[in-house]
Amino acid sequence: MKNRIVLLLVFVSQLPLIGLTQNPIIQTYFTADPAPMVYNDTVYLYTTHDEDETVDNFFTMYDWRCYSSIDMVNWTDHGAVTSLKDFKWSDKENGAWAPQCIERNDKFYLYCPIHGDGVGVLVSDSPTGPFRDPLGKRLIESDHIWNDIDPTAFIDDDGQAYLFWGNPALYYVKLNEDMISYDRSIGNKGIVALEMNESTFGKSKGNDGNHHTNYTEGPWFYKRSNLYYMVYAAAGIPEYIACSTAPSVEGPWEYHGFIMERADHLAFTNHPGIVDYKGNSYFFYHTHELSGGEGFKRSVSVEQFKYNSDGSIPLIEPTKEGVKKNVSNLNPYNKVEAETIAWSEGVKTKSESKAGVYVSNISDGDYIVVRSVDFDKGAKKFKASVATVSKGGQIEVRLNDADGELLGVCKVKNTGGEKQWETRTCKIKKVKGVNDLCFVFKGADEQFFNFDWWKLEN
Ligand code: FUB
Repeated sequence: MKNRIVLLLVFVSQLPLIGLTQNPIIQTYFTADPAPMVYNDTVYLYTTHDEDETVDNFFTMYDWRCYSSIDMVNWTDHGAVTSLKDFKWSDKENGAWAPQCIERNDKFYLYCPIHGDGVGVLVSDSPTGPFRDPLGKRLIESDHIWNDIDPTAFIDDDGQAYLFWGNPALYYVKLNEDMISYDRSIGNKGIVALEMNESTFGKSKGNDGNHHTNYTEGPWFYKRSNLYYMVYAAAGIPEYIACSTAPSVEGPWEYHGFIMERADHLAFTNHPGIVDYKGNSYFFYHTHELSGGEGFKRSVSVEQFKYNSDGSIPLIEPTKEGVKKNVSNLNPYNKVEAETIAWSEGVKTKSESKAGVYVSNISDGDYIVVRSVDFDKGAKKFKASVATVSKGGQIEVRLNDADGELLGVCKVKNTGGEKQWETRTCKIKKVKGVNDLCFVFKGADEQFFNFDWWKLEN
């Protein structure tokens, strides 16, 4: 019996990494408050960023980051796309809270709350920036700016755009077509407060005593099959995720209960973001599961789910595996940014004007996994763009994971500068079909090289 168990363990350890741990989906930084946006066949994911050093035991957040994916398992890092410094009218040095980006007429509007200073808006010609402040002042002119956090935007079929936000109440404005001003003729100088009661947003579970209903913060507003959805952080601290729906923006809103319960690996806050992409539905949220994580060091995760036949959202389980099936394979015969990552250990990313975002802070034993790489009929060569002033090191190209079959070793020598990029090439064993690929970094020095892109060649 013992022998059979040993045999089984050997067999299991040699299986390809189906079900490789996927959550949290970003490992290079602490990220929170996910806001996905589908544009031109790509999912862009805007996040907040919890700093590695927490100041005064509170949220320490200076900038907003962006990631993208075309397969839902590998995420490309676009860096910090904007920061508090881009809002000249605010002197806050902390408080870059939950944003959302939305596209209209090929312009991208990023609605950003600055905690204590209200909601601002930035605009860009590209989903990844650069973003500029078209107003030079806050967008929402309310007399309760302390409550003005967590904006969520949506453009209805008739072209009317809405911006909802708020904690502990929920407000909205009707955005004008320019997306940077709003109709002042409704509500209180344009701001409408939603009716919050037991039937619209649920009886308060009363975890923190500050909320009259279960609605707490972090609203995510959208429409699907003629039903309007409000999904939000609920039940005070610690937060659940709940959902209300309505037949029109004006209501009546109907409370549907929780769609994500509490779990030990969830942070004391949570924040929903939902999109449909390539025929599937995805639910983004945050936990504190990344190594070193806690309530002020959170990490974004994602689950695939199916709406119930009546349009309601089922209870979603926060899992370690996350998305189990990619929606497309990665083509390694085009340049792949090194910061396109399914899972990584140890590394960070940085950016510079020439290379853009690149993988940095590489130390001995760190690694990157890229999932569902289509080797097709097999490649003979691996190429990598690297830069270093140190003695360098090497990239081990392995199948599946850090202990997987060694396909080749690419030596990296001093290139004359940390941003002096050179291409290194090595031979690799021929492998066919779709496999996960792992780059294991080896070398004696700390932070021994930077890594910008890679590709396979015949
Ligand atoms: O991340 C800062 C704040 O915590 C967000 O704005 C809230 O939604 C909560 O996640």
